[in-house]
Amino acid sequence: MSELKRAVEKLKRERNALILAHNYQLDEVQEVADYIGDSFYLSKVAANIDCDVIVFSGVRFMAETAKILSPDKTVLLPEIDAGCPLADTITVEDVRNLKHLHPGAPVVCYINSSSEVKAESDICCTSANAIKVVSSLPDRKVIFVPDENLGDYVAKQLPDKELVLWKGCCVTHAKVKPSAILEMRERYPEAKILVHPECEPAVVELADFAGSTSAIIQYAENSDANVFIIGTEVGVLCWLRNSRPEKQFFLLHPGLVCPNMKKTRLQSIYDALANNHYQIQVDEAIAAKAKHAISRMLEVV
Ligand code: CIZ
Repeated sequence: MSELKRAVEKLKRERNALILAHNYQLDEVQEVADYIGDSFYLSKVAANIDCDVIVFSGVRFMAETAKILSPDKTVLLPEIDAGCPLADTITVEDVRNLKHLHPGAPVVCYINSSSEVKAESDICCTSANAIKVVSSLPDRKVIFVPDENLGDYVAKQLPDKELVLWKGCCVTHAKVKPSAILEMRERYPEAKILVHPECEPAVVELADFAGSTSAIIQYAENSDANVFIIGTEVGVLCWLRNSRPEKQFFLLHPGLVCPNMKKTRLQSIYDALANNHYQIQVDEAIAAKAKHAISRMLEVV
């Protein structure tokens, strides 16, 4: 074990801290994490764990979600400018305008959104539960923000619903074009191609499977196939290669690297614990309303 890793472990014990890391984090971060997963899993963990300090290795909206669910704990985001361009595509005003244009339609917001947008929404979802969340609503017309590609994917699975979409997208997943799938099929004809529904619809259509990072991991772990082309952020390969070393995993496109997720290094985690930074705070009134949307999601699934 490296000296830095040992120092992180020591600080963790001294501060009664736990490290939550998203599937998209660097290998060196995943290696010291107590819990690794997607934001649905990590939000459930944050709501239930017993510790004084949560170090959230991910991006800002994830740390804010943890703080909303665990207001009495200190929640640290090791890199304060680790944001999410997708979350930044929509403001509270935009959500209010959509509600005005579609009166009575409930708002489902993807967890990749600010606390203010969550507070303005009826229920939250992640890519792991978006279909279940939308289908749990009695209304036919549903406003779904901010990821247009995920919304399109959900709409195709639920033809009885009418989804009003927002034009947001994940710039990392949007780099993948259908040509990438065609090239990989030619190079690895035996491989299964698994993509994230944040990819554009033409990419999803050509893949063998589309799902959240946890669904992609589950599919690859349980499949009889031995070669997989992974169409989501490269961090997922860390888990897959550790859990199924006998199988082969290739990244669908070299651009599948989220620069924000890659800001957090092992050193950032050490610095966060040593200096108690960067502490996440969410305005109390906003947190209460956002918590309602997040808790409703946790009740549905
Ligand atoms: O839900 C999440 O954590 C994200 C951003 C992707 C996924 O599918 O896990």
